[in-house]
Amino acid sequence: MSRKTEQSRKLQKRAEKVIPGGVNSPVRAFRAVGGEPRFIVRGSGSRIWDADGNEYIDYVGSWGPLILGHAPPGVVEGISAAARNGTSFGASTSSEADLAEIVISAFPHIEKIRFVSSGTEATMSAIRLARAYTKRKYIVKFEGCYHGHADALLVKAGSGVATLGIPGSAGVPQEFTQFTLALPFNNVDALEQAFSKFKNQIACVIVEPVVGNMGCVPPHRGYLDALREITHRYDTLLIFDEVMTGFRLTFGGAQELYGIIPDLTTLGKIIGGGLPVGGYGGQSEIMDLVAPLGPMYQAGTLSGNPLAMAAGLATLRYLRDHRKMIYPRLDKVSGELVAGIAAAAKDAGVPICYNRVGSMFTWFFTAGPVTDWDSAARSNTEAFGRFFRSILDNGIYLPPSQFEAAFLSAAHTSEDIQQTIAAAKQAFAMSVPLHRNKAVI
Ligand code: KE4
Repeated sequence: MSRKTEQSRKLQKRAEKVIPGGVNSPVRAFRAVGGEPRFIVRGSGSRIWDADGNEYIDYVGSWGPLILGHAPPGVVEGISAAARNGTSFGASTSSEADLAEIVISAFPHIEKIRFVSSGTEATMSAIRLARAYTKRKYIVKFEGCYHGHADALLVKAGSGVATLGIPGSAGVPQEFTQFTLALPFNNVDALEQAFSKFKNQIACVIVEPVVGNMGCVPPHRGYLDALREITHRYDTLLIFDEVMTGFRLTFGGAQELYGIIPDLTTLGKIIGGGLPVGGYGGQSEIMDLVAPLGPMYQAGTLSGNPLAMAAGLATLRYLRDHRKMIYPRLDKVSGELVAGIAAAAKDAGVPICYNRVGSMFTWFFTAGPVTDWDSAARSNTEAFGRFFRSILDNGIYLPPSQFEAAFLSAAHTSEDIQQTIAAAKQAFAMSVPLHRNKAVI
């Protein structure tokens, strides 16, 4: 039974008059899945409510930051207390070093970190820093990985493995991507080929150590080790973009989970606890190039904003103090959820596969396996859209794109999981017309 959406529809029409697409980030417009974008009015724990009063179990969690769920009391109180003392000063506050110290306690390779206001700023700055440190121009990224919307990173893969990136967005001149190589993820040969061609001209390799932005795609066994060995061999900096995985997979992110130490780490999402924070960090030898100490310039009016620092501090302190319970439970409950939905798909005759690392996961509407962009792109996005709209009507809010990771929070309960699996069974039944005993999705 379709849910009432007239308030959301009205708000969307109004917003479209004054904001492109009615949204401040494209994925929120539901273009990839169809249907009516929901305007959210409130969140609490694992739940959100829209403008028509519909309640949903939320697996977007603001795209990763809300590992503790919506409006955790400690975070809300931290923000409120900070706000009572003023919202921003354009001068330093002790909360910035407080947050830096707890981040560094989780990421021991980081000796210094600079806070910014988004993941995009973090990765853009880390790449500038890598170029400043190595005095090299070329950078390597991977197809299907997203590191924010800085020009040099908005590239489509070149035709051959070691051909340079083609602008992936209007408004990005070819000159801005001419030094960007986009290679296939999980493919060591492609990396070796690129390095044998460009040798000591490559400043950095930036990678999502567990990819979230083509849907969840883990590294093959040994892949991150190979990345580390090859970049060492060519004196190229390895940047782990842990904006999504930092404090998500474990307290120390993917580098703790896989035991690989990058040269620079970018962070965001969880370190802001739902407020705008990004960061980039590494050894002092590299970080001391950053202004005002060194010649690499980067700045920001609201960098280190006291409210955002307070939200991040409350979140990270809670994770630090409860890590032994939180992460194993997130892993266990996420496993139950993902397996339950996969079983529902199997019973409905729907060919899906899934990838999961800890509490980030994606069900792909393809038989799979999904190990890189090419295999992810074989997903049946129409079928995903039908499933998305159907399960949304059943009160489950998944990321509105086949190529995004979903997230579980510490606030999700076993009852939420059971309700979600039941909703998925209904969604498969409703959105999967069966023909000739085979689901046509
Ligand atoms: P922001 O500029 O959106 O804070 O961060 C960019 C970024 C950098 N690195 C990684 C690994 C990221 O996942 C992101 C942003 N993630 C997307 C979701 N896949 C943000 C959602 C959106 O664009 O609305």
